[in-house]
Amino acid sequence: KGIMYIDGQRVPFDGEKNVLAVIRKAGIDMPTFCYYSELSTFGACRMCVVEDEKGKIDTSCSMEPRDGMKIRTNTARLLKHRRMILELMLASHDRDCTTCEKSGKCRLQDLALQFGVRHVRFPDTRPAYEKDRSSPAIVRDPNKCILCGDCVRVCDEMQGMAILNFAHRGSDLVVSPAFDRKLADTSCISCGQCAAACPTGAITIRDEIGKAWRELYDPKKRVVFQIAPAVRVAVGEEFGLEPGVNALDKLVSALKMMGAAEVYDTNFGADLTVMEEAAEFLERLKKGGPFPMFTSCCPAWIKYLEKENPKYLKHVSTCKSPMEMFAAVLKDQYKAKDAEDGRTTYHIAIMPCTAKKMEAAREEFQHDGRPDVDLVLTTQEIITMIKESGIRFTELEGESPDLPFGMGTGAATIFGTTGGVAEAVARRVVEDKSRNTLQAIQFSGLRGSEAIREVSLPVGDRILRIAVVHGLVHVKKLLAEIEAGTAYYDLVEVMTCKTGCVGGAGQPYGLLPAKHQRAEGLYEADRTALIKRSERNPIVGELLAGPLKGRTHELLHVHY
Ligand code: HC0
Ligand code: SF4
Repeated sequence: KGIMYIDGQRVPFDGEKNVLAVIRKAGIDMPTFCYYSELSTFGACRMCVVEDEKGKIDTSCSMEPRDGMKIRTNTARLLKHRRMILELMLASHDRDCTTCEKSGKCRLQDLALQFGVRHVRFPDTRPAYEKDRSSPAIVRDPNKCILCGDCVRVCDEMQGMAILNFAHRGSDLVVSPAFDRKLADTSCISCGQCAAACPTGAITIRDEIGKAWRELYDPKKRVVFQIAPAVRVAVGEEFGLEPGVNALDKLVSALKMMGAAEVYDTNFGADLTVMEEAAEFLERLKKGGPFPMFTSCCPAWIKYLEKENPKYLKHVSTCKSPMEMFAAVLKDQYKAKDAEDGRTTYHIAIMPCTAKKMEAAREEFQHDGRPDVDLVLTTQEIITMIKESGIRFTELEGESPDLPFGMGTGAATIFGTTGGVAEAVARRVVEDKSRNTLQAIQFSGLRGSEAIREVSLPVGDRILRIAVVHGLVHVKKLLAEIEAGTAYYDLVEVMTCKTGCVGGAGQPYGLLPAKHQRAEGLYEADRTALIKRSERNPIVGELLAGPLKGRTHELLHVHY
């Protein structure tokens, strides 16, 4: 706690972890590549340098604020220093900027513009690297890497995976998986958080926009969409809407303008999941296990278990994810329609997640040689397509998703944030169906941002122990406790990404406050939903009692 003087301005500080944070609080945009407030401080890019009274230059991210400290953030020397760094970075950087995936969103491009770098005086001495396109979710292009290490720290500190690291030395220094392996040959779980953190085009989401347009323009195809819960509260951000604003209806209109035949809601699939998962859980209570039952909807979590911890696979719910349940039902129901009019239904899922691309490609979800979900587009990809179409998103008149599969409940909407799946299942299994119970569940502790949350809920004559965990590094901690016998749970909701799907790597770039606003947007959608419990979704009820009767195992469940 104390007072600092930044460019002559008196700035009080209280608990900020470094001078950089105080500078930003003072309303100054301090440039950085390698500082990521949610991770450890690295101090490698040296863009955030400041000058003290004695003319000493140092990085503000690694400086602790001290009372009476006087610093300058914008001197002639600092400007020269920053320009030099940028020039050196650009010298060893593939400068195909106009055609780069990240063009317009690249921090190197932005800062080069901001600091007036107009030419590069140094020759490029770096070796040329091959792109790694082996992952179903992300593409790695080391030629565009500026060695800030953000991806390395995200993968290690947030996800506990440590797939990426610095390798070789000197001018050969590069970020890559161990032994220069391709991503597909590592334990990478396709979570994409490295791509979300990358300031340049060195790691990007696998772009499948071209495929989507081809299908939309094909008269023999009927393109049918589903939209995931978390997408609606983030898609507006790149059009100037605040994070958390529910733009589902505008997105439906935009997709119709782009050629969609039908636009449905993944929430419908989530309601189906709640029904199946709750039934499975009650069955396990009767049979006595295996406990804990882990939720199964996060594909990166499943991939982690398969690659590194297979002994827990038998604990995972046999429910397919809502996306895959939806797709299985859709393809089944549309068979007759396809036969009738000779068109083929092509199913696109819009997801906040890069791992969903990997999930859609899994062989468990292929039937008659075709995937149930033909294509997964991330929120970012659909934003790009809307921009390509020239649609003025914010001016659109919204329209509701189509029926029947456009109907979802409040319980389904909250799937998109950490704690939501557990809360939705709790609403189903707790016998008391009064309004008070809904509130008791809401305030039980399932909601929130702590990495691991534990809740006890009474069901019949039993007290259920439920845990919610997000961020794979914390999942690993929880598993270690379960293994050591120091923690016991009946049900555990797992989401690989911090804050759950609202913080998925396919979403527009955003830091924690934006992710929390998105979660609030989903809770708001639940508050205003007319139906709050999955068992009251009339379409789900009809399907389970009718066409799906006796076929739920075939269509809605999977064994990994
Ligand atoms: Fe999610 Fe899902 S909630 S994983 O986070 O369960 O991606 O939004 O679509 O499938 O519904 C992502 C989000 C989904 C699925 C749902 C679940
Ligand atoms: Fe690590 Fe996830 Fe990136 Fe794979 S996708 S390298 S697991 S951060």
